[in-house]
Amino acid sequence: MRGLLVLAALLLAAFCKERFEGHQVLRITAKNDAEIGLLKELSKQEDLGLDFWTDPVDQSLPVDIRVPFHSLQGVRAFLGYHEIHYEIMIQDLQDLLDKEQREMMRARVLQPRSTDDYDYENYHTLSEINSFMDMLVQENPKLVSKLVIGQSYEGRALNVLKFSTGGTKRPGIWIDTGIHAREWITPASGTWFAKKIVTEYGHDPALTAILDKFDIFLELVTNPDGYEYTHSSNRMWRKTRRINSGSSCIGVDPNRNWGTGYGGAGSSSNPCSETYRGPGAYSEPEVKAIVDFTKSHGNLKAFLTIHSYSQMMLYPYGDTHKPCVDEAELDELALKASTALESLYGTKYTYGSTFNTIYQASGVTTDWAYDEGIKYSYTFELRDDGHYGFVLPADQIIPTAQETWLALMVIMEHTKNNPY
Ligand code: BPX
Ligand code: ZN
Repeated sequence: MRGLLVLAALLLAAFCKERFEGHQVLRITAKNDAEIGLLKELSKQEDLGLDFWTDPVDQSLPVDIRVPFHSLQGVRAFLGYHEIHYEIMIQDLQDLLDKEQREMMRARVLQPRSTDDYDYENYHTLSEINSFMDMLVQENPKLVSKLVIGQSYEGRALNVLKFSTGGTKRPGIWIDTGIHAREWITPASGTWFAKKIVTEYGHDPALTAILDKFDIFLELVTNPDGYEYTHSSNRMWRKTRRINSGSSCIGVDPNRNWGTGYGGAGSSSNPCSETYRGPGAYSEPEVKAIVDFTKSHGNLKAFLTIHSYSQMMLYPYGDTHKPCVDEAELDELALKASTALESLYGTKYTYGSTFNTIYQASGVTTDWAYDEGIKYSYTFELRDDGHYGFVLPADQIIPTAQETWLALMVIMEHTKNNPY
């Protein structure tokens, strides 16, 4: 019976999934504003079906575009004609995805019976991550509990792990991963963080000191509908899975849906855009649940939201070039955190305000969190730097989690040592 079910699941997966045969990801380095302008024009040609993994802003940042097979010739001719320099970042996206699937299938034969058995070196489905959370709670009932802070658009539980060593109404540190569905390295790293916390508490003095003052809240799969969809149907899905009235396009960008700066430049009113802001601020139940939780908690002191890729640490603001009042402190702390991160494997991060470091973006998580009074608000963009992008090979999960953990520890310690 189990064999039949597995077979059915495999067949379903094989026939219902969007395929990316011959899709290439091109990395373009523009020489000047004119070339940036041409790339923006290209992005408006909807029939090309281009997927901008990073957006054209200025010369300082490369532009990574997934080009479907049917548009490759045209796009390459366009770039050649305008003498815009590009490299092939990914030769054939489907090859990479096939490899990722083979590794996941190999690992899934054995179901872990405890979090010691869990395969941290591989990517996992939503149901596997849910089982992980339940095992972790069961194994560490004094330290870990699971909160359900709401329901997704499609009705899935929004689970948050709470790490607490007691006390009443302790201040909290928030960490979320997986808010963008295709950024698989983030929930994979978050799962490793969760295990790290339970193994190090009582052994690592720094973490122990943090947990004796603060509760840590960790939402591993912040966009469960999207995440499930990346496994069942389209690995490249980013947004939520809301049905948009009056459009055949699905989903809202949960990182443009927050109230602070909602609707401004750096978000889209077009439901077909990857940065569609949604019908209103907090329209997404996945976003609203965090807002409600944060307000009812009332005492979060750090808010860390984890994305990929680009290797960056970003602090407010995204919707304005104006510095936030704590910019000097946030910048210095980002330097310390990125130095700690780099010390492990040499991974280099850049940091700064969202506006100055990537691009203008409005209605984003950290701007909202900061304006709620949570000073230590950062967005992380994990590995890599433009070789695999969203399809980071599974053998990089543990190194990525380890190095990121060092940065998180720096920020959490600073939060502990600088009460406000
Ligand atoms: C990060 C923080 C605040 C505003 C924007 C970002 C960049 C992030 C986004 O556009 O929401 C980039 C990403 O993580 O989604 C990855 N990406 O699409 O390349
Ligand atoms: Zn993201």
